[in-house]
Amino acid sequence: MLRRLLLTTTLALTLLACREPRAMRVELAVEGMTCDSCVKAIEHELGKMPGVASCKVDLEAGKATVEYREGEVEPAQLAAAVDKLGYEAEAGSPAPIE
Ligand SMILES: [Cu+2]
Repeated sequence: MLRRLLLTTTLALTLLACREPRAMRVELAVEGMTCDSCVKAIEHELGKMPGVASCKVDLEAGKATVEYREGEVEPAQLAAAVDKLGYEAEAGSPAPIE
């Protein structure tokens, strides 16, 4: 009985550890971008952050769309990195990528 419980627990933990992190997408509203080098700077900065899979900045719309792996980076960290470059970013609600 105890042995069976242990086995079940071990199996559950193993499955949990092997689970792939969910792919997420979040949009950041970015204020202060004026030209293409702003776009490049933000894409470069976000693109090198751990957990970030891709980043696309839209100058006209004033937003950055970031795809990342859940648990490796948080939207607030992405926004903070953009703020650090001298812009003002606010993260929207993240959603899993279908
Ligand atoms: Cu610029």
